[in-house]
Amino acid sequence: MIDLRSDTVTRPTDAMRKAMAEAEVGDDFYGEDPTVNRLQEAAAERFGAEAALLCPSGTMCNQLWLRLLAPPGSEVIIDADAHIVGYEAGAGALLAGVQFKTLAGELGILDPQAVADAIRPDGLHLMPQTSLVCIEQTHNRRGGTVYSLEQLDALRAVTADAGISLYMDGARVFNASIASGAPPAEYGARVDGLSFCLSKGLGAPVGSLMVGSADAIDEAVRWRCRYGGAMRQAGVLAAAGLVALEQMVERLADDHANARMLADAAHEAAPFTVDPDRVRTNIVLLEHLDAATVSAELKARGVLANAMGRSTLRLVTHPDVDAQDCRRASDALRAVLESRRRVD
Ligand code: TLP
Repeated sequence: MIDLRSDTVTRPTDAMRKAMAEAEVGDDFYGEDPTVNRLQEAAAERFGAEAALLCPSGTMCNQLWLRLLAPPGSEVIIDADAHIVGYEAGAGALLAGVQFKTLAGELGILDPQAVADAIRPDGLHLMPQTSLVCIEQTHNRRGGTVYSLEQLDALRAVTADAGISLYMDGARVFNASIASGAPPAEYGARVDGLSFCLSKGLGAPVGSLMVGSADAIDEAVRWRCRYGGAMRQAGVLAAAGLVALEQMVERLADDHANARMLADAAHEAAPFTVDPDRVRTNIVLLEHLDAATVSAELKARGVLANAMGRSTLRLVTHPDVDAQDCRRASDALRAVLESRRRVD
């Protein structure tokens, strides 16, 4: 099976398994795991931040940042299709106690003027107070789209003007960086908090990091404990994360080329499904299809892809599928999509 359901399906590389087996460890509750400390320092450095914190998942990072940057009862502006809104089991409302004001971004990218218009005015006590704007880099449910530095600057100007925070769910921020050529630190410099995942296209088995100011990360350590996310000899996981940062970032360009190959094949067979020029990273959305049927037919031809709702299918490339796999998947796509009618 060629598994294109997600880049979370990757298995640790041999180098990761070796590093995990040999990792120097200690009790991270005491701050004494040298491998965790090394990973946190490396992550902070990449993003030009003061500090970083290893967490078990991207969801936990998102929830901790919501907790830190948005007081309970306040309002958070976010794209309607964001992971935080749609895929975290309501945790933002339950754990952080925030209310979301969702906007329809352009392929998930928030318009600065729409954000400015959505910020609540001060001084009206019956209104929730806007505390935070969340953005997703790359945007998962809208096809791996990328915020440019100019777009981030424009959003930053709006949040700074209103005295509210800007947070980046950078689960796939390295994909954005490779696609755009912008170093991660350029993203780090433009937000108040950021997190990224080791366990997606970077191939590590577990782990995500929060990066931000030393004060915020200090406070996050307490909240991570409250959320049950503090770990002990987590160096075995951090060791794989260090390999991910050192060896798996540059190769993301291959995943992007493979995604483009899949998009080209789909477009060739059924032009209405996708505009290949929009595919810049490792996520391809095929639209206007009977997603359940197409997914079943692809499966019969050895390709796994997730339906995202009734009429959209998501294909995600990653280190465990190479160009040859994607050529086979492209053949399957052409066969399944040929002469298919558009579904609205
Ligand atoms: N995304 C997963 C699933 O949860 C849908 C996937 O297969 O794409 N932010 C973004 C943008 C994400 O895409 C994800 C995971 C997360 C956060 C959460 O990360 P984890 O799974 O580590 O909690």
